[in-house]
Amino acid sequence: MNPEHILAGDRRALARWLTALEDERREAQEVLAALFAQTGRAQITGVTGAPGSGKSTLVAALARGWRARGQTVAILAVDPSSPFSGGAILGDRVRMQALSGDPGVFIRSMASRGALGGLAATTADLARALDAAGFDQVVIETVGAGQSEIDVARAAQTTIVIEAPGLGDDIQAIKAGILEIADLLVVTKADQPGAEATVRALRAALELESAARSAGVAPGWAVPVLTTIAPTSAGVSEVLDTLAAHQAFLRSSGAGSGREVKRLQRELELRLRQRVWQRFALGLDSDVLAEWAGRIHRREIDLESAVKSVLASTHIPEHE
Ligand SMILES: Nc1nc2c(ncn2[C@@H]2O[C@H](COP(=O)(O)OP(=O)(O)OP(=O)(O)O)[C@@H](O)[C@H]2O)c(=O)[nH]1
Ligand SMILES: [Mg+2]
Repeated sequence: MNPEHILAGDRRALARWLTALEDERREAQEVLAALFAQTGRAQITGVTGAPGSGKSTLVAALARGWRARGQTVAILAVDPSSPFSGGAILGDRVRMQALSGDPGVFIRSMASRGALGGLAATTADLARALDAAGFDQVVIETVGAGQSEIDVARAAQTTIVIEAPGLGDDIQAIKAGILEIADLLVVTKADQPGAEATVRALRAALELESAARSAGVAPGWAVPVLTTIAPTSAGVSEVLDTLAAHQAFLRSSGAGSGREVKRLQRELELRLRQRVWQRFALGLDSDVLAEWAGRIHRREIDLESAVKSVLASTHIPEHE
């Protein structure tokens, strides 16, 4: 596992590294630590929504759009529901075939199999690895069905929640509790009956939720509701423009840094809990962790090294 090969764009080396990260192999973590200073450059977008709502089709259309704008794209399809990589991933392969001959696009499917540290932690590591490998855009596709998907989506800077037109007023995103993590809502399959009603229902739900949302989402960003017909790319360039606008908002408002430090603090805490929690009653001082998260955010240190330093400073022996 040679970081040089990964940085030089060797796709097979990258694929092997990702597999080793999924298997939580020590060498893979060491490569991530070595490349950690290279991360923080990619735009990481989460796409989440009910099964069959059109996520993969939209992601493929976004990828084509980014390629047309000269950007490279990595797609991470997380499928917690099918540990043996069932039909969905196969379907994705077919759908994304048109992209697969393009060296500027890298597609990776990921099941929850073997994710000892939890799917969210593994997803975050893989997204970071793709970021380190130099992709301009990293997209995480995940079925939106509750808390575990919310945790997965947290690896992203910008989250798109998608909703296909339904039969009536029933909004899947509300039922799944994922509306609150949306930076951007997309009604897919706008060529299907009921799309306008779905847009209206989402706008109404957003208004109702706006007070509750302010905890999780930065103030100053009004969540847009867009529509797409991804197979023909209708509406897709508006989604790309809105994603770019959200990234610009995250940068100019400082909300992006704030979110990342929070995210890193959560990850740090998770890793520390995994290592020592069951064995020791470790009182984690959240101010101290926030300081470490700040240092990681500034790329002064990587996550694993910070974990070691925190453990060393609390005089707790590390058990592997
Ligand atoms: N008419 C129409 N069909 C669409 C559109 N977008 C996607 N579809 C179809 O909807 C079906 C599901 O699309 P996917 O993109 O696989 O949905 P998904 O959310 O990725 O599905 P899972 O990953 O299995 O949860 C496919 O048959 C697509 O061709 C659209 O804009 N209009
Ligand atoms: Mg899919």
